[in-house]
Amino acid sequence: MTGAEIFVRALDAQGVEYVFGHPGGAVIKIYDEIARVNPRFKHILVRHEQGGTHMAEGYAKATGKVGTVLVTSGPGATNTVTGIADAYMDSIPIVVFTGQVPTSLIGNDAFQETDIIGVTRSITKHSFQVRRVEDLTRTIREAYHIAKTGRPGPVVVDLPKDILFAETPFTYPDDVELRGYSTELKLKMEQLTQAADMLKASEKPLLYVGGGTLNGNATAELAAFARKLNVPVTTTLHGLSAFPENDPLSVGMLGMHGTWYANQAVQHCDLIMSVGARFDDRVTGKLDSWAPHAKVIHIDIDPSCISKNVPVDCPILGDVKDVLEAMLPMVERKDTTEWLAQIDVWREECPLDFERDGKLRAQAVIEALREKSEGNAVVLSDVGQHQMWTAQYFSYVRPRSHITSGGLGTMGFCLPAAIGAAFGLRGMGEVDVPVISVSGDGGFVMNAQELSVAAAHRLPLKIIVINNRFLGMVRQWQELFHGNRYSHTDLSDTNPDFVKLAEANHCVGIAASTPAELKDAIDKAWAINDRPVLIECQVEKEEMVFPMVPAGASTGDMITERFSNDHDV
Ligand SMILES: Cc1ncc(C[n+]2csc(CCOP(=O)(O)OP(=O)(O)O)c2C)c(N)n1
Repeated sequence: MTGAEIFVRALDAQGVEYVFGHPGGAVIKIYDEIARVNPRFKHILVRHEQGGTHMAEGYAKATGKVGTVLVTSGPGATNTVTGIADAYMDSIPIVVFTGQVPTSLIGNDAFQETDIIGVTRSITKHSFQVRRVEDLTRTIREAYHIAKTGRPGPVVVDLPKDILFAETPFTYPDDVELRGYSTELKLKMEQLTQAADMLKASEKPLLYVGGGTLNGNATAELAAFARKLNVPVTTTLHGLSAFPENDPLSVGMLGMHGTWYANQAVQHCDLIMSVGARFDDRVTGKLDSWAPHAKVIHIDIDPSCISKNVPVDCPILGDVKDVLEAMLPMVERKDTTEWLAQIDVWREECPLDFERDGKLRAQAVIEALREKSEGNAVVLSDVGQHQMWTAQYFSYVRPRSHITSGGLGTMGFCLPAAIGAAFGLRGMGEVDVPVISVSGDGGFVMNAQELSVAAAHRLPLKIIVINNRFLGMVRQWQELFHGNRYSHTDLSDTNPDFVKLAEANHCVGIAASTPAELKDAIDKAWAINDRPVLIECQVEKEEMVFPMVPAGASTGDMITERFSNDHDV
């Protein structure tokens, strides 16, 4: 059997459902086999390879499975770099298959040759170049194993063209044996006992929950643990949806644009237990004044994360689900009445809110989406102000219902990731869960070409473009920290007509510039289930995201409104 046919059959053996790909010379033989063999997986033709990588990420985030990308050599491969870096930063399991020039030409500057392994070395969990067709199936099996196990991440598999023509019999290994790569972590009882003692001794404990809890499918264990202990829970941007935000113990998101009361809780707690979070600088701000009174317990699957940013009093190396399960019988209900009441005082003192003056504001758009979907939706955001409002105002209750680009902050992520998530839900038979993509007008155009993919597959996406005619988040920083000089952030003269852009790509396009128009548009969009609908929300131009901890500042120096710093944390 040829390498190309083996490749196609191996993906079927691996249980791959969707391949987000784009053909080219180096992989033409694989595309030929896809046409010939008619595999079980479905190939989705993307319009730009970056879009393909984000689709694979959205698919992986929505389902917990590994996303798959297939591209040609040279520019096809280099176009995936941003998506690979994004997946690396956010620990998303994807496998990216890149075409390569024939082995005899590698290093010759051959047509469409790029050393993609070299280019992506620092942004992959692992990478392979297949040099013998006999190694192909074992490499594919290992790539999926590495992407998914331990701390998940992207794996690149480079496929020289001659390997795809070479022949060998097909066998698919049942198991993976990788020397030096073991993900089985045996929990250390003394660490668990120490953590349980620290929780018992604490008067003001706080659970600080990150994306590792969702990656580790530990949301039920987290809820049981928090409720048994009766302790408040704050989440990172990636931790959103790991703990239901309608639970009285939820204090919402912490960090740069977190809630005032979550950051207050951080600054006043005497114990912080990090559950699958990594003390990112957007969470901690200035490190030496972050959580100044707290002892720190840190649960993480990745030993390199522990004590990387913040010194830890009690490290727990392990899978979040295993750790929480093991600790549940070791903890008792705490009397946190006073601590929770104090957080409620902060909650009332400075709730999340915005001006409600009848104008269409981005925050109101997110609230309207929340009301319409009643929590039953998967919501994706791009990067910028709208991303923070989407985090702040939706109120996530369903696990894996919030997906965004957090670590790399990749504008253009949202639309393709939403397409991938919609395929993922389709694969799981959850076709009734709306997928809502929320982008800014700047980021949307960065991968708008993928609209036609959504239309071609009749994905009923609800595509929201928050059009403030600015690169809003940069404008906000220019207003706050650069003397109002709006250098190259005004998009009013250059934005496309978003409704026409949608229609040109076979989607429905609707514009809304008042709350009443928005309500009508949302009702219309939710009634259409056989095509994507784009709603362009023409919102107030110079809105600000508050509260805010300025970059590098102390969490204690939170700005809560324009030109003032009236609160000390
Ligand atoms: C690919 C990329 N380029 C530049 C940036 C820097 N950046 C962060 S937010 C932002 C503005 C985003 O504007 P828009 O998409 O309109 O969203 P808004 O902030 O207005 O909601 C920019 C340029 C980025 N994050 N990603």
